[in-house]
Amino acid sequence: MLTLFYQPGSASDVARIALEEAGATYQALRVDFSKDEQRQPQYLAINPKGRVPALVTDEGVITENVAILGWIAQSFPEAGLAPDDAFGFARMQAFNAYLATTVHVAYAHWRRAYRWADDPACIEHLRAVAPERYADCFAVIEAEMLEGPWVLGDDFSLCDVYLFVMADWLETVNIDPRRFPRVHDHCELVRARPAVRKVLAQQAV
Ligand SMILES: N[C@@H](CCC(=O)N[C@@H](CS)C(=O)NCC(=O)O)C(=O)O
Repeated sequence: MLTLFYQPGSASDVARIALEEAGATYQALRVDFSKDEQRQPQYLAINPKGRVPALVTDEGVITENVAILGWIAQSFPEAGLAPDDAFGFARMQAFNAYLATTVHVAYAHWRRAYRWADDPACIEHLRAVAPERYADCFAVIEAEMLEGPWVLGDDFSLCDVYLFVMADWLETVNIDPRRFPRVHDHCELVRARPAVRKVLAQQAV
C-alpha cells in the first residue's frame, strides 16, 4: 500500500492528483503545517527535509515531485501519464524540473521569504518582488513551453497536473491568471478532470 504524506493546498497536491490520475490505491496522511508537524521527529524520520510530498512505497520513501511523478508514470504505464519514449520522457522531466526548481522556488520567495534572508527589510523586499518574478515564469510558459492543448502537445501527461497546481497559485500572490490566457485555459481544462475534482473536494473538508 502506498502512503502519501500531504498538506492540502501545497506542492503535495501535485503528487496526490497524479496518484488519482494513475488509479493508484494509496492512503493519504496529512502533515498539519498549522501544528508544524513537518518539523517534528516523527515526520523527519520519513523526510528529513521536512517537506511534503513524501511517498512511501514498498521499496522505500520517494521525495521531490519530479521523482514522484516519474515513479508514478513508470509504475502505472497503463494510465498513459507520460510519453513512453526516452526523448519524450526527458521532455516531461525537463518541464517538471523547471516547475520544481524555478517556478515553485519563485513562489516560495513570497510564501517563505525568511528562508533566504534574516533582515526584516530584506524579507519584505523579497516578498514584494516575488509575485512578479513568479509571473515572469508564466510568461515564458505561455509563450514558449505550453504546446497546447496539453503541455506536451496532443497527449495529457503529468506536466499538466504540475502546471495546474502552480498556475492555481497565481491568484494567491495577487497575479491575475488571465494575464496568461493559454495557461489560464489549460488550468481550467485540468481543473475539470475527475481526478482533480476528487482531490480538491476531498481536501476542502
Ligand atoms: N522540491 C520539493 C519542494 C517541496 C516543498 O517545498 N514543499 C513545501 C510545501 S509547498 C513544504 O513542505 N514546506 C514546508 C516548510 O517549508 O516548512 C518538491 O518539489 O517536492
